[in-house]
Amino acid sequence: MISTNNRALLDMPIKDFIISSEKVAHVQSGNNAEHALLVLTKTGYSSIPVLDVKYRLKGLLSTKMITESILGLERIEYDRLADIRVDEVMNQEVVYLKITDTFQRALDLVINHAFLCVVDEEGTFVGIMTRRIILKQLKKYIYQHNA
Ligand code: 2BA
Repeated sequence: MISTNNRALLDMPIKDFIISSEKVAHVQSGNNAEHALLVLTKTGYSSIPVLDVKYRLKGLLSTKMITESILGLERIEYDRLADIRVDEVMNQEVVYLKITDTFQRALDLVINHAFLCVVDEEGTFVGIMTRRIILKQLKKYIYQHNA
């Protein structure tokens, strides 16, 4: 059972813990896979959000998704990268948070996802909440309440 003490953390709005969109590496759905691979490699992130021109969340993209799309029978066909669009290879089934969601929903979801995209009321991408941020807040709260 959740004690009344912990409710304060779980009911907290997520908006203060978001990494805002301008700091998040992303690609556009119409970009080609060559550009996307460059972004993923340069930033070092294993997975990043895919947005449309209006900044709406469309999917998630990882290096693995790109590599799999150019996997031939005997070799990786790098020359095909420029002809593949991001929206052909991305994962469209994104679990996301709404800006009005609470810490509890983020905590539940972050068990299976390293980060969660956050959208506003209009569906516009506002940023991400990472596993690191959630763990940091949880740690801070536990230490403060068990001192
Ligand atoms: P990953 O790229 O698999 O990164 C796993 C963890 O490794 C990160 O956890 C972070 O602690 C560290 N890490 C990886 N690349 C880093 C870098 N370039 N600079 C600093 N630390 C780095 P979290 O911070 O919890 O992030 C979880 C996931 O969220 C990342 O998984 C990545 O997919 C995504 N992510 C985090 N920050 C991002 C950003 N600014 N732009 C795009 N995606 C981001």
